[in-house]
Amino acid sequence: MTTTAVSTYHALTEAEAIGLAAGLFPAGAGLECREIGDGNLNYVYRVSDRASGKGVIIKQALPYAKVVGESWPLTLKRAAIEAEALRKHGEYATGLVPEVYGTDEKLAYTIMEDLSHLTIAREGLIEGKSYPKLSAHIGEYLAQTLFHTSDFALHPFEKKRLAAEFSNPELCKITEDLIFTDPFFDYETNDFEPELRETVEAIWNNDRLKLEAAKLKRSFLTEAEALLHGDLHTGSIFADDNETKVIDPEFAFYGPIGFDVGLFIANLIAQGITRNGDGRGSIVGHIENTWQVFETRFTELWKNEGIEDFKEVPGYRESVLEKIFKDTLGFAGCELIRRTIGLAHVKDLDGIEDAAVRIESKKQALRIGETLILKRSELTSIQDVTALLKEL
Ligand code: SR1
Ligand code: MG
Repeated sequence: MTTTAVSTYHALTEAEAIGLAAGLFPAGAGLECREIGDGNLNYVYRVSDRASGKGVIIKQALPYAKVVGESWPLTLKRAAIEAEALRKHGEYATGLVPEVYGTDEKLAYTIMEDLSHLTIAREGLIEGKSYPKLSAHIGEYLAQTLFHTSDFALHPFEKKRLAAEFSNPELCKITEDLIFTDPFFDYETNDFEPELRETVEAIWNNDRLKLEAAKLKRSFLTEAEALLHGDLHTGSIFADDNETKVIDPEFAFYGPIGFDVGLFIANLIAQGITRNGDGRGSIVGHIENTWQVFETRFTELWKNEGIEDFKEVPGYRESVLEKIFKDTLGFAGCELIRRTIGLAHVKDLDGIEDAAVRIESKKQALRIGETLILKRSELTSIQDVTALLKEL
């Protein structure tokens, strides 16, 4: 269902949200609506049937970033990008993204499957949940979505049509600034505790690190390898012990494959830092399994569905995967640094109540971030990466 816009943009009222969703429920159902969004950018309404408890989600983009306010205008086009990315990724990552029931470009909303039987993975992980299938599902999601939207699977005309359709300059600019630029300079958007100042100034003065960050930023700016989710942190994933659903691809665009893989792994590392013993071991397992499942499935897809003439040239697939791995580590490093000292933090680290432990954990995140960026060519296996977490 694609609904027709009846007016120009305005924030939906709860009554309007109920009206938009009504057709998806039995006639005469007693519907209620609640705003449940806790993200940085949008409103999220849950419309549900009081009798059955069944619901649908209506997500509406605001013309500005909710986290900052009206002084930060933001394109409404991101709602359409998100809906189309969910549809495109859903073609390949079966069962791993919510179903889209309808969209409206003018009012910038998407009506989609209700996932409130699941929890946001970041929240569950902070509570100590282990989500046994999380990494197998995300490794699969990454391989399916990234392989199938790349030149390894698509005719070049279709790939370039998609790359143009998913041009997303304003949301990319947020990433370019908040992940790749601002944390490496003394910029106003940064946000960190005074106890971290010395460590942060060392980052700002580290030209070797800044050179590598600049190379990673350039790769993000220029390498249109596949249709990325674009913001694949653990807050963009709903999960329980059996199910995993990736939400929120409003940052979707054609970029380097390692960006999605790296963001997910970085957010697991941030969570791993907060745990000890078996708890950390479970995160180590997820990091290793994410890469292993991604690499195995990507290889299978390459062999069985790849259309590249050079695909059987000895060493080519291996060199592509090596490049993705190296990018993954570099992007993970940038994500760890920005989630610690940039504008948008993660609750895993910010939520540590003991101030001394929190500061030490953040220093560890910064150290691992720097190592991943600087040593991304020397760390050649995923176990080299998890060793950084194990040896804390
Ligand atoms: C102003 S937006 C800040 C962050 O929230 C989003 O989820 C992205 O991660 C972005 O960098
Ligand atoms: Mg988001």
